[in-house]
Amino acid sequence: MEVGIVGKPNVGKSTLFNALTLLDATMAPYPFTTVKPNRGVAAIRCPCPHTELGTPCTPGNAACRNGVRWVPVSLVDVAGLVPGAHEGRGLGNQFLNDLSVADGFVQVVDGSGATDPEGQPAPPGSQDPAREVDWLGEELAYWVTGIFEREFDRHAKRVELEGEKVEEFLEHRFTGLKFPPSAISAALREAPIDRDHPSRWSADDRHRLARALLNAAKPRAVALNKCDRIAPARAEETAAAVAPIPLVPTSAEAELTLRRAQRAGLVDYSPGDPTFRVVDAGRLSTAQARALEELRAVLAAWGSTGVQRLLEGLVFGPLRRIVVFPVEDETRWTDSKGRVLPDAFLVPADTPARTVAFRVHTDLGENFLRAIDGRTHRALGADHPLAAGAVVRFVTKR
Ligand SMILES: Nc1nc2c(ncn2[C@@H]2O[C@H](COP(=O)(O)OP(=O)(O)O)[C@@H](O)[C@H]2O)c(=O)[nH]1
Ligand SMILES: [Mg+2]
Repeated sequence: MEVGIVGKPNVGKSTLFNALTLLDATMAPYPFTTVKPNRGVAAIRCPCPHTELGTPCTPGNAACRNGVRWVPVSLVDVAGLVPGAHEGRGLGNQFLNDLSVADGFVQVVDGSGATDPEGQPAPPGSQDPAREVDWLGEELAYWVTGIFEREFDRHAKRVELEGEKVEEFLEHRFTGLKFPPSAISAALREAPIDRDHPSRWSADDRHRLARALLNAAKPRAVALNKCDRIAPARAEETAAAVAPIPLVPTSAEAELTLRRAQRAGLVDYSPGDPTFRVVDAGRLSTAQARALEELRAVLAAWGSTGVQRLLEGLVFGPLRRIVVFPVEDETRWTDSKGRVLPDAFLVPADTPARTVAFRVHTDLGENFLRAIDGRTHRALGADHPLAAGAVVRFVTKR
């Protein structure tokens, strides 16, 4: 599971990345700071089944705190895109290839409207964040169109001369982008074209199809960042303007500050929380105390920094992921070494039991007999999907 962070320069992409991963990627108030992609690991929350069991868990891949499991999600932060990037403006769009395997995108926009399309400072409120969502979507579509265009005519002939199906043609053209067959069918329905004659597709046809493919295969959520500088009513207007793309107001800077303060032992704060507690007011400088009070006001106005809600909203919403807990003993919920609920896996909702087994271990998939639900103790067949939060044992032939 990988999420790519995109947006124009200077909107807070790296700040968001750093907040979510608590790493220190280069951050500076000028455009094009990030050239090489930053890669890191964030985490999303889900209830840990150990609370039902009444026994503490032995987490391996996903930490557990107070009954909440933190399940890892990979993040990639790339350079800023500017309008016309596909024509070589700014840093161009080649770096988007670093996002090929991303399952979805977070687009960060400057909610305060104080950054122009090139990422240069502008008077607050002078720039419309909703327009940014439109043109950035177009730039992403141009990137996919560009992949389309490579030796297009030669490949198009396979459809026309050899009778290859258009679905297969598209799947082959875009193997690197991992477009699932369901997204390809959805895009073909949405962007009607002459299925039998790709060589007759106009540049417009190809672009429309690229856009439809992208929308169907790679969901996008918008972070209306720098919300600490605007009123909630402004955020609602922007949210309405970009719908149906989901939008969450965020203050990446507030989240980063709070996570750092938590790490330094200054505050008691858990990502996503609506508030925090100062551990020892006597240890804070006057400036620190004032900064924390300002953050308290941001949290009060917005309910949280929005950062955790943004990522979880994308993963559990449009990306339709669920968390499952594979175990080897369906009664004690342990693995072969007696560890309780050691692993938490993110899988697409409706994934058949056997496909999940393959994800956990090839042997489990190859020798799959049945799955057993750790709560109901019912057997599930290979094609049966697992429920969100399922504790499951895979029974194999040997
Ligand atoms: N007020 C405010 N400033 C922010 C926020 N997030 C980032 N910034 C500032 O915006 C500038 C650009 O941030 P950066 O993360 O480098 O942007 P990037 O170019 O999109 O990666 C820096 O000065 C950040 O401190 C936020 O939530 N609120
Ligand atoms: Mg950056």
